[in-house]
Amino acid sequence: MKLGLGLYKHMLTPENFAFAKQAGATHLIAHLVDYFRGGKGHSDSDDQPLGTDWGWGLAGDPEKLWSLDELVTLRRNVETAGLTLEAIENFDPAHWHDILLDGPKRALHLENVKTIIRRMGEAGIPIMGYNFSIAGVAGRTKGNYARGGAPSVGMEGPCDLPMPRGMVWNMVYEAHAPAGNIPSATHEQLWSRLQRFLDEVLPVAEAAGVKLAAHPDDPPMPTIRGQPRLVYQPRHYQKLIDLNPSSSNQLEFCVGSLAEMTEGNIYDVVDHYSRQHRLGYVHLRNVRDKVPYYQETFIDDGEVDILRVLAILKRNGFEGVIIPDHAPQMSCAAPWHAGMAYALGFLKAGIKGLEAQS
Ligand SMILES: [Mn+2]
Repeated sequence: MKLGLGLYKHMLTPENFAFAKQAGATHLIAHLVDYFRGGKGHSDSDDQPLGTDWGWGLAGDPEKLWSLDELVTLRRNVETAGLTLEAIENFDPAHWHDILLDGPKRALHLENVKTIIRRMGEAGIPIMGYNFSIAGVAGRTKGNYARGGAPSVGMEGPCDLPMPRGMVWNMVYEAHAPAGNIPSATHEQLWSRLQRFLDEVLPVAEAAGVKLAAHPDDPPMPTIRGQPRLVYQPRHYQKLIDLNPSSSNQLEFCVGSLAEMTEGNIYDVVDHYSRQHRLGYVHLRNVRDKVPYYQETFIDDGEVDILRVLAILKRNGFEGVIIPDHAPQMSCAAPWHAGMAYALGFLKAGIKGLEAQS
């Protein structure tokens, strides 16, 4: 098992690569979507995306896909810092919104996704993490939920405010969309959109040597903003895997989101999926309680025995990358970094302890 760190777009700097290396990480997961650009209620350099009724920020340029040059440069910069770039996390809503919405630009957006995946293969980036969701990460709150009053993320009740036109995945892709709301899709419609997407894209991903890794819904509610969710109970992940047998059909296995779900025992869930060797990479964080009322905690402090999760992953032969996902922020001059360094140190010790036993 390898230790990694996820970095948001504005954090992809030599200083943060050095920080990851210093904290014992060997791998990075990079976000290329600038979630907060032009957003209300967030600064451009926010580092704890939540989701309010106005979403995060503006999606990127629909005409400008990530270029091969950009991807290669990123990989090289990461390697210069002595790290490996394992994955890109999340498509830009500007590039694929009509795949999620089954809108008029679907065919164009499918070509966008295929182009991005081919370029990733060429650039030597092995995994694309994605979240097939109409509302995206919305409805979370921020509070002093973690030990010692540390700010972290949680949920304080359902969130079903309608979604305005021009918005998808909690970002605005069309700033001057006509007034009104996006009609609610059904769960069946959304599953069939995912099925079509996987059937069309997975052959390209396989040929490019890239794995598509699906994040479960965050937060894992049956609906958010009146829109259906796909993976809001642990068993739904099996349905996703069973849609297509391709070895590129993988999971961005978020233990935190899975632990927030109302069904299932988290250790059985980790065992069930890691046995199938379908984990692209793992988000490992701790929580207290379940949706729609839960709180993220320090990694050693929630309801999940993280060391037990690591032991199950090791026993089932998981050899991929584990990242802390989110962490509560600590009271000091560098709240995000201190929180991440704490989580990374804990995970590093857990992994070393298991290696020493074998
Ligand atoms: Mn996650």
